[in-house]
Amino acid sequence: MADDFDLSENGVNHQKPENDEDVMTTAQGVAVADDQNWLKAGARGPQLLEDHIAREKIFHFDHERIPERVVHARGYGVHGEFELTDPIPELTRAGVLGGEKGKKTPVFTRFSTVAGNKGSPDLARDVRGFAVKFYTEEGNWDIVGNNIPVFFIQDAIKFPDLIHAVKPAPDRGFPQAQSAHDNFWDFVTLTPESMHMVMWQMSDRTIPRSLRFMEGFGIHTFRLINADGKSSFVKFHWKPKQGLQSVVWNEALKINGADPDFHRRDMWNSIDAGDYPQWDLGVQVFDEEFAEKFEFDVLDSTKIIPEEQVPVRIIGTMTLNNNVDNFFAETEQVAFCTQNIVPGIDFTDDPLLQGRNFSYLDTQLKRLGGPNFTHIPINAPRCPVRHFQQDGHMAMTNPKGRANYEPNSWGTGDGKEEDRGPRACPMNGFTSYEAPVTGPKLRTRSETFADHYSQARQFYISQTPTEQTHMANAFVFELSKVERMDIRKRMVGHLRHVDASFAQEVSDGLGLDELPPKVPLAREPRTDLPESPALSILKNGPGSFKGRKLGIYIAEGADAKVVQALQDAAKDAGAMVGIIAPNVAGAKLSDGKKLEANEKIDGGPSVMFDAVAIVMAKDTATTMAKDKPSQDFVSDAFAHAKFIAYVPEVMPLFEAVSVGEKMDDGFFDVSGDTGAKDFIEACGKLRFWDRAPVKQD
Ligand code: HDD
Repeated sequence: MADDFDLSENGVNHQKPENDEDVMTTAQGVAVADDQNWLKAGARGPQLLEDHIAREKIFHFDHERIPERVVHARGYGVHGEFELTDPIPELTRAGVLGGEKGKKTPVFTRFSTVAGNKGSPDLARDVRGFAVKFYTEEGNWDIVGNNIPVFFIQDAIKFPDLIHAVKPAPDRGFPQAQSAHDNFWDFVTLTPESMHMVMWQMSDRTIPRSLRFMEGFGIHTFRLINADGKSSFVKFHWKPKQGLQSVVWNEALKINGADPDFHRRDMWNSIDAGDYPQWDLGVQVFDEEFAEKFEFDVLDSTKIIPEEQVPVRIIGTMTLNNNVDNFFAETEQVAFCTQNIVPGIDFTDDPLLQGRNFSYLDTQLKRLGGPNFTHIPINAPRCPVRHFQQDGHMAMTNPKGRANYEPNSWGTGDGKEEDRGPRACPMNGFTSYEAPVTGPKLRTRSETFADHYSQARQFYISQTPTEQTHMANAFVFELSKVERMDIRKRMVGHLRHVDASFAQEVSDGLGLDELPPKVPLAREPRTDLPESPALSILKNGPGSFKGRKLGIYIAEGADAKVVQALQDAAKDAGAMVGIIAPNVAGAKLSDGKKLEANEKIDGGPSVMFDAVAIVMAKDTATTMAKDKPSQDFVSDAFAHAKFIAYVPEVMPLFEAVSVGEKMDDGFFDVSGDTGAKDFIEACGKLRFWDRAPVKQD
């Protein structure tokens, strides 16, 4: 707008403040008169060092970056609250889990990928971090989990090796944000304990459709301690109320190009639109007796306890309902630590957890620059904090009074109670569970950790044939990027211990002439573990199109009634709609009214939507039939097994990509404003998997 321009000085725009609150200042609070020009000796002369205003501005800019996280660098944080729906005071004295029914605790949740840097694409095949900070009345409690219930390694001493192997190779600095390379597969194939995790990693779990559609897991076995000091073992689970959903691999590759911020944009948009994602918090609780008789060691983070064996009891719900005000201040500066627990919750001797408890504090010091990172608002507890810790970089909340040590005798009878400072409280303070500890000092792995294949097999047989096919394809894709033949073969040698036909399928996919030899075994795998339906995504879908997104591709002359019926049906189902058109201004529909588009066709490919509708007049469809992005829109939606609504006028476009002759029950003719409802109802199945090729047994 013309008002925003004041070009009085040689075409430079000097905007003016509207009121006193608008006045720009330096970081020292001094009002700035000119933010366009450095102080100079003459209009065309050299710049003066004296310019403290420019100097401060550039100085700050030069220091804007802090080190990104060494892992989980790319992440997205959101505020919310946790509501306790089924308190468990008999199990824990922590108020957050054992308090009044309906008790609400504020949370901050950060989702992340593991391997990629801060700027890497969202749809990399990768494990997703799922870290929740509870600001409880008894201090901060963090569950620093993932969207997969097991991990690659059993002992924290291997973490640097695992991460070095998956991150870019040190000599060449690539590949970025992916495990499809020699170093990663070299490491895991020489580390048999990774086998269960890589089965999960090669499943659709690592290409979630949305951060809203993933489960979360605390992974380790923790302890709950009740008011009598009794301990129970516990594993934490987050179950999305939205149901589970992933994309297919070919889609993931394309989304990364079309919208590298796909996941964070999705989260931002849904919260912005008031469609708040929710997760139920579940606990699997068991005792020493169960732990003794369970097939595997409950301290081994490469194992799950199937839900069919120990049911997940839902005790509360987390609602994420508030986007951050400032990404850096909140998402980037949040410091999760596994060792942040509160009275009523305790650790076990899981050797991965114990190592993590050491590591996280270290990393915060490096990243946030000092020991006072708990003073940063996003990390500060929302309950009183009293201690004698003092000073250090960036100290913000400084203790008052004379005593900075205890015991002290200040405040006794001198009328200066505040001088005394706090005292430890044996009654309510944190006490560690008195777990008996004995044994020689050894650098060893327990023999109860030695079975690496039985649960990998259990995971595999719990998947639907469609999911099993995706897994085989994922192994073939990743191993085809591995240059060394011996590494490819070694992986197939592992898979032979998981499932013979699966190993054969991957071997065939890699074009190997014969099955490579099995790798050596420490322990014969079990083949008697039953299927666990809870491990499949497709068996646990939402059954509704709520929270999903329909893309409607329109062009000039499209039937307005049809477009309206589709929009209404999607809205009624709680879904979002994106309008795509050959031109971002939109298109004039059959009723003569213009409908604005959200995306121009080349920026809004069908991979960005859960289902698509194509509504055009015949002549425009004939024109668009020659347009490559339009062709891709249709052929990709078809290849990715999406439900497709159409009007007969768009057949020229369908025929141009040979979809016309392949139309199946996943296609819905919605002409004459009928059928939109049926279409959206079918979309609740999310994909028409009958169309996708599945291996034949
Ligand atoms: Fe870790 C970050 C999850 C093992 C060391 N980890 C980090 C984050 C998540 C996890 C979600 C990001 C937190 C955030 O959003 O800021 N890590 C896991 C899980 C593990 C695991 C589920 C296994 C069960 N991690 C693990 C080990 C070590 C670390 C064994 C070290 C011995 N992790 C770190 C770290 C990070 C981290 C280096 C980097 C940034 C941070 O901590 O704050 O300390």
